[in-house]
Amino acid sequence: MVLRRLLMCCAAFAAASSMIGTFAIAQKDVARSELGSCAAYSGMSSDDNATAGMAFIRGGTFVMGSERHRPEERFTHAVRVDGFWIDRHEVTNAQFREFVTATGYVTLAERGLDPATHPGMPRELLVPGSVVFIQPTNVAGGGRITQWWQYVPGANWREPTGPGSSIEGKDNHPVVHIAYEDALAYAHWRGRELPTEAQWEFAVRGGRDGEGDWSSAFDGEGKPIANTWQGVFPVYNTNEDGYVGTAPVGCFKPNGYGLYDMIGNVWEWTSDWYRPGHPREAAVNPSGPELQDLALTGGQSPSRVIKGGSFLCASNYCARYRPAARQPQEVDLGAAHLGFRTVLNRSERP
Ligand SMILES: [Ca+2]
Ligand SMILES: [Ca+2]
Repeated sequence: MVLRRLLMCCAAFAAASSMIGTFAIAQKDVARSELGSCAAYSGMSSDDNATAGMAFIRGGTFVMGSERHRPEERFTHAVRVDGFWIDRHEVTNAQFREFVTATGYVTLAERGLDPATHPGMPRELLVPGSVVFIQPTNVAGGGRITQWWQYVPGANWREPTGPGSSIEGKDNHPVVHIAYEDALAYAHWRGRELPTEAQWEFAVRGGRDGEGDWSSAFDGEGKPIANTWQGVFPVYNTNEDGYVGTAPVGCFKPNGYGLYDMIGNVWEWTSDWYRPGHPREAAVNPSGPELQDLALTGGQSPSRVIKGGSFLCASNYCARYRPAARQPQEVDLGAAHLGFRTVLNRSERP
């Protein structure tokens, strides 16, 4: 199913390419000097209190979803969320290593899928590994432009492009190749949770309302303000933003809540099961549909919602670098462009 979905994604792209607010005010507790520049920012918190590295988001009501973009973002509806704390940046390699060192945790990409719970999965997809982006190079030769995702045995968070690769020197980059259960295990270890889609979408807006592209990857003059892909995906990256792959967390300007890289760098897990579209009804602290309400076909893995887009999102592909944009991701599949951040569901400051 994993492979099938990847191929479906690529086929859709090939067809396309052939045609080549009402919010609380910005948080005042973000000390820019504390966060520092991207070059100096270690990605690690200097203290270990319960909310280290987090920003408090006052609750509020906002319009979730969008009527102006993709069908799965409809319907817009009023949502109220209680206050919560959220990581200022994506969880880094250094932070995840701390977790692994303390607990001995082994990620799903390192373990491999259990054949008993994945009957019918091709044998080559059961060996430990993960999905790696490999830029096509023989476009003129034809045929392989759609095959930028490859399942690489031995790829995991420590060796992100496969055996022999490493994350040395990338302590402050977002950890990748993290399946949903891995992200949840980390969050629980820290006494936290993963954000609901509503929490994430409220937080990404940074205190601004509306459906516009104001929080997208580019400013009003077209300059990159997040780590995405400039140029023509998947063959030509102008690298205008300075990062072909992941960037260290905190390199780009934070949003109004002091949150970094909500848009771009890596996609981020949310805890909502994925179903195309939103209900019309207003909601308070929604947490998405129930698993049994998903229209799954035989053998299909359920998906959760991921948000924000990644360094692979370009204007001709993906382009989901908007607050309301959303995408399904199988819970048992990490990837080179997918990470996460955590929340602490405490509606008042301690
Ligand atoms: Ca980039
Ligand atoms: Ca992100």
